[in-house]
Amino acid sequence: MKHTLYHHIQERKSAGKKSFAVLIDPDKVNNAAIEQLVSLALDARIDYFFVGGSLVISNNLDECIRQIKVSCSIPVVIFPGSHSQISRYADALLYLSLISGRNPELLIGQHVISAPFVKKSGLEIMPTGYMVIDGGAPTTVSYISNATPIPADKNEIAMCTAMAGEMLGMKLIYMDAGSGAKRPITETMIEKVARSIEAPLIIGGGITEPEKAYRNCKAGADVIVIGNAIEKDPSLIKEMAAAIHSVPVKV
Ligand code: 1GP
Repeated sequence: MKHTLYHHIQERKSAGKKSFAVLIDPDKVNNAAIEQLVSLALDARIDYFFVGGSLVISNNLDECIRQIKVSCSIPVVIFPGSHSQISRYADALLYLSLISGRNPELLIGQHVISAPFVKKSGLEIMPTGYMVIDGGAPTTVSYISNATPIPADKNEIAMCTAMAGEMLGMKLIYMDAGSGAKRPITETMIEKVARSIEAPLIIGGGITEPEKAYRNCKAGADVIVIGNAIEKDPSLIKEMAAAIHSVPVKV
């Protein structure tokens, strides 16, 4: 199995560098929008594109990723909402197990069904402990997953869940308040979780301000994912990238 991109994420973490992933929902972009996002992303020197969504209705995943890949060399990572979201054109797949929920389908069931296709895809597979945190209102992910999110103030539950995920072999931990969350994950929770694990920590959901992205990184996030706010105002890419990349590198 390939580990190229994972090593890149790990190396950036070891060097204390913070990374920025722009999330693209293939349902919400056409060719012109992708072209604009790629141009802004290159200019802002973002680190990754994440592509996917909790509910992808169109059949646009392959085409969306292909278009990104022909226009730039920014790595593309699939962030799948279901086992059917696989594209061989991407660089890697977040192989998500919803460890915050108790829905066996999303812990292991869908993986069993899709395993042969995932393996055959040739994608780099990144085992990821996916944790949904309550963001103040139901989000697509909380509804579709049919699982209760971790309450926003239950830092210990988040900590123990992330630790268990890491000890079970997850290479990344992704804490998500859900796309368009009213309230993003608190810095206290991020800090407690980051201190409890060695795996790179991805944080997303409801981040709309560069200042919040900065504070999340200071609290211990290694990768910040932003979708919704950029859909509304793509020019935010530049400010977000500047904020995330300005976090001082620890020596
Ligand atoms: C959602 O973490 C991502 O799964 C990003 O959330 O769309 O709210 O930025 P937003």
